[in-house]
Amino acid sequence: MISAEKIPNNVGLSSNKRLQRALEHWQPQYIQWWKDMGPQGFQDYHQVYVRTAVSVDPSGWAHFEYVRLPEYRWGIFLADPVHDRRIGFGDFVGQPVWQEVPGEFRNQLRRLIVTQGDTEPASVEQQRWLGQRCPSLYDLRNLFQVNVEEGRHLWAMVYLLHSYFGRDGRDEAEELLARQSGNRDKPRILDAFNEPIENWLDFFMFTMFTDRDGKSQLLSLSESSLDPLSRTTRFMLTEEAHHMFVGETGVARIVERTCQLLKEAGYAEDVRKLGGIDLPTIQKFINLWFSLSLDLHGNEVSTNAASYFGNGLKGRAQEEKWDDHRVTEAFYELELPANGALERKAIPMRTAMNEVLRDWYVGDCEAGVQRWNKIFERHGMSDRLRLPDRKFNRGIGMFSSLHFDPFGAPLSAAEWERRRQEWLPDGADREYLLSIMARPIYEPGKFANYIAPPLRGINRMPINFEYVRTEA
Ligand code: BYC
Repeated sequence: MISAEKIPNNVGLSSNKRLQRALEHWQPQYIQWWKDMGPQGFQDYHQVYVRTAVSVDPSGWAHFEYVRLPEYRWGIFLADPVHDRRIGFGDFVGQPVWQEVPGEFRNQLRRLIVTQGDTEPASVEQQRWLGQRCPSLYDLRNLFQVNVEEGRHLWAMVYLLHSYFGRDGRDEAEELLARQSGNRDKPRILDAFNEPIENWLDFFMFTMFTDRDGKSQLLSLSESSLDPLSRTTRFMLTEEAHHMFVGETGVARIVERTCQLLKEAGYAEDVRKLGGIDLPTIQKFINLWFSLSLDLHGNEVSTNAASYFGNGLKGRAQEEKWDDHRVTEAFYELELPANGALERKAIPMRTAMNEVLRDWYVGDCEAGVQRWNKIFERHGMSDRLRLPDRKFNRGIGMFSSLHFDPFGAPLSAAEWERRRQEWLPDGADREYLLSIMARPIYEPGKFANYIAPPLRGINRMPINFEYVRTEA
């Protein structure tokens, strides 16, 4: 059942009996999970024009074909090895990288891989109803492309667990299919992956902001001294880029359409009366998904993060851009709550590694928001979207027990309760969005009224190409 034809790979699967045996056991459970928890209503006859990775060179991972989703060929790929690669940071800097897991770091590495792996099926579960509300076939196809690749990212982590962590790894691989997003008894590990994604504004914000956390975490894991982890995550980053493209352009197309509707109505009408998505609602969803994704970077001060760095397991994004790779003397200044106020304090940089990565992340998000704001400029409008302050709506870290408005001003608990729906989506916003998404659009080339068409199609196909064949 397990063959290189079915499971494209560059890890020598056909000659690795141990991995074959492990996958023979796991793969049917995965397919069952995909059918139960993957895209609902699109498992039988729909044919989707997807990209399948068949090798790691640029032509190989851009192979397009129509497939039925459960027949997608989930593969296992490592980016090409780097000759004589050396450890790039931490206490062992300069030594050769590891091809096996050192016993003393086994638990920490397993925890990092399991945490990463857990997010991948979680996102598929979160998005499983969206196909029923899609704004076009183009968007439907992009949703499924994202979904199958998150499935492949799960495979990537399961490959590492099966290959390097023995029996524990096999157990963890099964647990990855047993936890469920939003399940009260067996939830996913990280909070943002238990939030519902029930409408397409959620989806585009998730792929913009949460997949971008994927990018920052994968960048930091791709620096790892464990070479198979580094090579796996390096290849995953190529796919992650498409997910962020889907999110960024999805929001951009909504903003574009909102500007058009505002213009047509002489800027006087409430955009909702015209079936569009008003800018305050878009801003609220930015506030929500940005703050949830900030939480995914962990605590500001973290001895775990210091230890991951010191041991060479998880570095900084683009570690080569830093001068000091040991970071034993350096300090990092951050804002800390103290005696009812905020004060700046310098802490050893190793313990601030989550915050260092969060800085990189915020900068990357900020650039994306600026690109959205260009749309208003083009329309000659003075409106602007913005990222909320980092302290706003935090559920993890030092600010999680305090309250701040999106500009960073402190609020009492009572004020926060009274005003939070000014800044975060409420029931009425969600109801409105579901109302304009109630009817899915399955006609090639047609788009829902609240979103502009994309500038171009996928793989040089026209915009009105039948990206998903919906006939039985
Ligand atoms: N929710 O000292 P800390 C992606 C817990 S996204 C709930 O900061 P830690 C993707 C933590 O478990 C990228 N709990 O160190 C995107 C710990 O609890 P215990 C995913 C949280 O844990 C879209 C305690 O707080 N990749 O790829 O090492 C679609 C102290 O934590 C949260 C990774 O996450 C939270 N948000 O730091 C699909 C990379 N945050 O055990 C995919 C691997 C913290 O003390 N993971 N806690 O009870 C890591 O690098 C780290 O585990 C974290 C957290 C940065 C996440």
